[in-house]
Amino acid sequence: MINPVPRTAAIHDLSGFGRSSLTVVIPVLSTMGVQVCPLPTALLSTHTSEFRNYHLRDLTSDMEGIIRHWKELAISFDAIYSGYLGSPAQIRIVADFIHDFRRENQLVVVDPVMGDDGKPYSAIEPALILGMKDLIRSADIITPNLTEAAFLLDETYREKISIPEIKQWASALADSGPKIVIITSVPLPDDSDSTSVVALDRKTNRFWQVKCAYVPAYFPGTGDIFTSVITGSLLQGDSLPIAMDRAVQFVSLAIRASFGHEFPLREGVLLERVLNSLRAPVTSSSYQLL
Ligand code: PXL
Repeated sequence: MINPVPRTAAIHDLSGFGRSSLTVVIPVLSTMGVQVCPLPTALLSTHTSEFRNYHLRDLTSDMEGIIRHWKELAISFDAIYSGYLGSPAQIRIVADFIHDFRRENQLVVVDPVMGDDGKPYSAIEPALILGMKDLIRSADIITPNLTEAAFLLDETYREKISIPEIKQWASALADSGPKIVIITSVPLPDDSDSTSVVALDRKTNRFWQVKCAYVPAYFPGTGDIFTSVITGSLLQGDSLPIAMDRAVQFVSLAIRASFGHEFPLREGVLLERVLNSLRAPVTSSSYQLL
């Protein structure tokens, strides 16, 4: 049976305040016409970036109960999409979930959320990085930022990276399993006012790049928004470079809609202001073959 609306399992935490993980994944994908079935990994008062003393309830044992029931119901997913995971035990559960719910014509997207700007997020331990290296082997698509790509490859994070080097990083990541590797926050060698996203499609062996203006502000949750738009766009039938274009344009718009205001960056981007633009057809694109 073909689902009249594409359906994804979304394996992320639910952080009440700060616009990251499920609180952005669900609205983005719903707006793009995708049914989201959350498999929550943890319940937090806020995300862990720039907040202290947050409340956290680990939901590992609840995940097992939810999965058991979904198996009994024989639910079929057009996509399986995971993000921030709290422990190696959760990574194993996600790997088993992918194994058990795998089917033809399905998109398995793993966003290996672990850090940014060369540093791991506060709760990310070395064992989790090790587990993530394993989990990406089961994915069709991975979307690390430059920091996470360095962690996955045991490379040293650098603020500048040449085009041959980033291509080599993408190839090395693709060699571990995923068909498509999309690396975000890739600086441009000669232009510090811009940033880019670089992707490798292993099937065609083509590298793609989408550039955009760099805004000097770090808003948590933008990586979750980026990968959600990629997932929604591919489920709508877009090509990889168009999906990259849409995700880059949408995140840029969300950042620009937020940057001029004075609220703390840790509250995330003003997603509610720009969500509707995801319904618009693609009218411009700027991708390049690398
Ligand atoms: O946006 C990534 C993310 C998701 N979930 C939690 C986080 C972060 C980043 O800090 O802390 C709990």
